[in-house]
This record gives sequence, C-alpha cells and structure tokens, in this order.
Amino acid sequence: MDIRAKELKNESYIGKNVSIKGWIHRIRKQKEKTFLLIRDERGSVIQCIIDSSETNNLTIESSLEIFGVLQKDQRAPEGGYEIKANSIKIFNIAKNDYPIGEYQSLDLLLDKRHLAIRTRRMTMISKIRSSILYYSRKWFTDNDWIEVTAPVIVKGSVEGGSTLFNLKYFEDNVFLSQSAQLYLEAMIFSLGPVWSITPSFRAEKSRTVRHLTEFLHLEAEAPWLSLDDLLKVQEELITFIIKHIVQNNKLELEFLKRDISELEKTSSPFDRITYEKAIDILRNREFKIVDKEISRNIEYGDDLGIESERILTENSSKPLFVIGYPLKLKPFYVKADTSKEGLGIAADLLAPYGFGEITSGGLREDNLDNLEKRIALEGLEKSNYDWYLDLRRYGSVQHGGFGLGIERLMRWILNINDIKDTVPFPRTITRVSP
Ligand code: AMO
Repeated sequence: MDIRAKELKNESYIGKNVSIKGWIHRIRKQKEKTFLLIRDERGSVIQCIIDSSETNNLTIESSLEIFGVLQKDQRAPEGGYEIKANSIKIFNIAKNDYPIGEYQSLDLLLDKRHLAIRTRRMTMISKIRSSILYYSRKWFTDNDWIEVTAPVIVKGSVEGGSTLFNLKYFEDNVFLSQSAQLYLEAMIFSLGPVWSITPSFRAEKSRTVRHLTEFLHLEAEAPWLSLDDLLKVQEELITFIIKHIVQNNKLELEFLKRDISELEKTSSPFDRITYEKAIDILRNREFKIVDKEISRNIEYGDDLGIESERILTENSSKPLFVIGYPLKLKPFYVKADTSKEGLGIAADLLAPYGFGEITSGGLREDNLDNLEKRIALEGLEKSNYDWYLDLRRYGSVQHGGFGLGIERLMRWILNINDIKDTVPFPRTITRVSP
C-alpha cells in the first residue's frame, strides 16, 4: 500500500504492510539500526527503522521507496507512528554534499533556493500560498465577479515612472506592467465586476522587508460602486480568505507556530480612519520623517511609510483603512473628492500588528477633462493613454477598484517578517537567480 505519510499515520494501518515514497530528510545511524526520517512529496514526515547493514550508502535527500510494517512507538517523531522497514527501493543516491542543513546564512539559502524550498517550512508556506489563491478565486467566483487577464507588456506607467522596468521590444521601448488596473477598467464596460491575478513589476531600488520587484497582484474593478462598497468588498474577501485558511490549513499554521487566535479576530467591519486623523495620531506621537536629509515632524501632505504605518496598527488586531489621501500622493487616475479640496477618493488598507499596507484602491477619475489635466500635470506622455481616455469618451461611469499584494497579505497571515520568505523564487534588486 503506497500512500503519503499524513494518511499513513492511522491506527487502522498498524501491523499492516505499507510503503512510502520520499526523500531522506534526516538520518541517524546506530550500530544495528538506522533511523530515517522520510519526507514525502507533500512535506509530511514519518520515521522508518531499518537494519544498518542496508543503509551504507544512504545520504540526506536520497530518494527512495521504503516497504515495511507500520507500528506505533511513542518515541517516533510527529505522531508516534513508524515503519519497521524490510526492504527499500532506491531511485537516486544524493551526492553527500547536500548544501542545506540546519544552520545556514540567509544568503546561502537564497543562492540555493531551488533546494531550500524543500525545507518543511517552505513547503508549509507554499501550501498556504496555494490556499490563499484558491480561496481568493472562490470568493470572486461565488460572488459573480469575472476573472480576466491583462497584458504584462505595456506602453504606459500606472504607478509612476520611478519604478518602471524598461523592456526592449523589437525597435520599440516598452515596460513591464506595474498594475493591470487600467486594463481592468476597460473590461468593466462589457463584463461588469472583474478581477485578475497577474505578476506586477516594480523597479524598487530600496531593500525592505516588504518590497519585491516582481509580486503577485490581485486586482479588482467594478462599475457603479461607491468607496464604501469597495471597502466592503475588501473586508469580505479578506475575512473569507482568513476564515478558510484558519479552518483548512491548521497543520501548516501550527507548524509555522502562527497564533491562530490573532487571525480569528479578523472580522468585518475593519477599522477606518481618515488620512488627516492618521497624521494627527502620528503628530501626537511626534513622529519624525527625514525630508531632504533633515528630520522634521510629519505634516499633512506627507506620505505614510513603513514606520508610520507600523505605528498606526501596532496595537490593533483588525486591519485599518486609511481613507482620503491627498491627490498629490496618489497616481493620476484617483478621483478627486469635490467635497474636500485636494483629497482623493482613495483608501489604503493596513494589516494589523504593524504589518503595513496590503491593499490600495479607490474610485477612478471618470471625467475626461479632469483626467487629461492630471495626465498632463504628472508629465505623462498623453499618446500612451489615448486608449485609456477613450473609456471616459464613450459611456464613462463612476467606478473603482483595488490592488492587493499576495505576498503582503501572506506576511501578515503567516507572521513572516521578510517578504522573500513568502514566495519560492523571490525577485529583488539584487536577486534574479535561481
Ligand atoms: P499600489 O502601487 O499601492 O497600487 O499596489 C497595490 C498593492 O500591491 C502591493 N505591492 C507590492 N507588493 C510587493 N512588492 C512591491 N514592490 C509592491 N508594490 C505594491 C501592495 C499594495 O497595496 N493600481 C493600484 C491599486 C488600485 O488603485 O487599484 C496599485 O497598483 O500590497
């Protein structure tokens, strides 16, 4: 009987002939007996005991199939089950210099990422990543949003020129997409509420624990909604994802030592404050920013950054919407709030416990003249946005959407500090390999 370790650890198999395929995760040789910890293809482990005479050439990460009888022994790790082996079939004897061990520098683990992803921690993280994608898709499908895809090779910037990656495209110069938003906006006219999940690219020059140069971007856009509707969509989506992760990924969360009670506090509605209130809180805390190499108190008009966002949510257990940023801090497409001079109808969502921004969104400028002015004001090349302006020329309607960084969401859900750990092959300013 060939099944995975997790299913094998079951009373009903005790005394039966079983087999397991996998890799040698750990090996402990004694004179007569050798204890192998076998890791199966899903990252579960089971101890196998085998005569030492059979194991002379076995090395860490060798792949094999073990045949034997399942027995119970309290001393066996992770559940007290083990296989008393009577024969093995070898697929590959690994070279004996496997570079990943218990204590490694972070750099080596990243250099050898193609092997380091075999660690059980990375397996658990990847399984939760898969669940997050699954439940995102499920929420949108259940709520009648249509999944679309947008091109990644584009002519115009969405989120400002400073983080654009140039790409030589035959005789032309084009960019890697920073966001699918403008294309999603085009699709709401024939599909209504749409969403997509695509990689976005940002030439982020700073090294931080929350920036990648390539990240997975979940984006949604819908016609005729208000900012409040949009915040509700985000609340529902995120609470749905978390509720199901807590229910269905218990093993992984436990392995990662995630405090589930913290996640269970995520419920709608999330907290909300205005941008002005956020600045007031920070001013009361005498929060300083460095501006042209001079440190000064934060003021209205300043952007929020990693540290200020951390302060705003470090003691909260619920996510926090910061609403109504100054237009000058936001890209050209943000709709101006006619009731509040200089402010945009936009909101960022900050994760609790200081994890910082995980989504950004709002209503889009739907008036052609205003949008043309904003494009000119930002010094953008109008011809690259002519197609986008058509959306305002032909049947423009109030609409809005948001973008959520999957890796940012994972940092919070998994309580992981460094965003690189949320993705199997991270891309940063200094790393494009493996
Ligand atoms: P923004 O640029 O704020 O807005 O991005 C949206 C969300 O994407 C994530 N994110 C990142 N994640 C990892 N590494 C990065 N370098 C990175 N940059 C952004 C964050 C962020 O909240 N089009 C707008 C959204 C909209 O209004 O619909 C946009 O892209 O989680």
